[in-house]
Amino acid sequence: MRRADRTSGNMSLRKSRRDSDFVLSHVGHKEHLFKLLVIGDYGVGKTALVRRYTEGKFSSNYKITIGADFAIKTLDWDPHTKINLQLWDIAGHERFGYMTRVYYKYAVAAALVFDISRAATFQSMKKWLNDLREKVTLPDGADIPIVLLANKCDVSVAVTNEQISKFCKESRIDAWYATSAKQNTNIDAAMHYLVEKVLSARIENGIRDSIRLRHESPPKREKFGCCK
Ligand SMILES: Nc1nc2c(ncn2[C@@H]2O[C@H](COP(=O)(O)OP(=O)(O)OP(=O)(O)O)[C@@H](O)[C@H]2O)c(=O)[nH]1
Ligand SMILES: [Mg+2]
Repeated sequence: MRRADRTSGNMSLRKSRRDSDFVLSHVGHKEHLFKLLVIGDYGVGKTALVRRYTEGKFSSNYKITIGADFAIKTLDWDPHTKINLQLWDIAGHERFGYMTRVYYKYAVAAALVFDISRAATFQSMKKWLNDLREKVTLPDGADIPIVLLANKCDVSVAVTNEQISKFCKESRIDAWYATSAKQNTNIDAAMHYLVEKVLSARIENGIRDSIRLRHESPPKREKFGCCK
């Protein structure tokens, strides 16, 4: 279970290797870096959700995202595991067309977001989902874990729970959450769910890519064996 959250804010991308598989491992401690996508139509609240989750802030002003933005959230998942979430907030406006799909590369999970007060944004979910499934898979070819977020649940509701559940069932999406970036509703729970899915997918797929921290003295062979 997660013990504490810490925010690192925005930063520039430094590594060109497969970021999401990156694990630092030393004497029983592991540090993961997971790339998560946040996608959906313009104005549904993707940036607001990311900002609320990483900075704990909300603004009523709409500032369109150009291309993509990203933020980091660090989770002390358990006493031995630290998780750095790289949240990629992809522009939803049509004017960016398929240009933004370059940012999908190496993602290990995604949050699909719609605005529960605007039914048209829910109708678009199918398009975003198909596009995502076509372009991103886990290293073994399996679908990446996805969570559906029905955002702005503090406003009026134009899509019923039945419609959302039906869509999830038909689309093989395991979970959805009614969220509000404004009121900070269900965002932690949804992200927690997604990280758990990523961790269990990694175990099932046997992904054990890691390196040992350089400053660590070599572990005693008989006690620790080689790094995982
Ligand atoms: N009431 C309410 N307003 C919200 C919520 N989330 C976002 N908003 C507002 O909706 C507007 C659009 O939010 P953004 O987060 O910028 O939308 P976006 O999905 O990032 O849009 P693009 O960057 O164009 O793709 C802003 O005015 C936000 O303040 C919410 O949960 N409740
Ligand atoms: Mg945005």
